[in-house]
Amino acid sequence: MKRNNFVSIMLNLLLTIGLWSHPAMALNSCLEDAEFVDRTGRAEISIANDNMSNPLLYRPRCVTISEGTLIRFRALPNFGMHPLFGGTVVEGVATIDPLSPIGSINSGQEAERLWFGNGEFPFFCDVHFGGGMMGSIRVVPQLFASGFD
Ligand SMILES: [Cu+2]
Repeated sequence: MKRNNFVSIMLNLLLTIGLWSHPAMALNSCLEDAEFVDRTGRAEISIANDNMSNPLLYRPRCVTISEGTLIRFRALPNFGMHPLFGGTVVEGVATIDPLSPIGSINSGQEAERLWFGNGEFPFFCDVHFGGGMMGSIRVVPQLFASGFD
């Protein structure tokens, strides 16, 4: 009984100070780990709303990449119609993250981003985030297959 209480208190303490988070937690409704498409180890990837049957869907919407991967954002017909920002959407409220390396893209059809640093980097369309036009990029450390680092 006392031991169970101790374990319970310790787990709550870890949760409170944030050392033990749920592994499936992610941003911009990328709730499932399985939803993150694995694109690690690639030199570059493309994220675009190029699904003709759903123009509000980014593909891939939730993606895992390696550090140093070039990200090419594409918007159809253009970013004027779908201005993209780095930031979160929580309960229908979009918040721009001024520190996001994604920044803002509001003209043209294509924009590239490349940064170093791990973590999760959510993004959204400022016009259609309410319709689900949002996603998230997980960046994991680059692993060098050749054995040097
Ligand atoms: Cu949009």
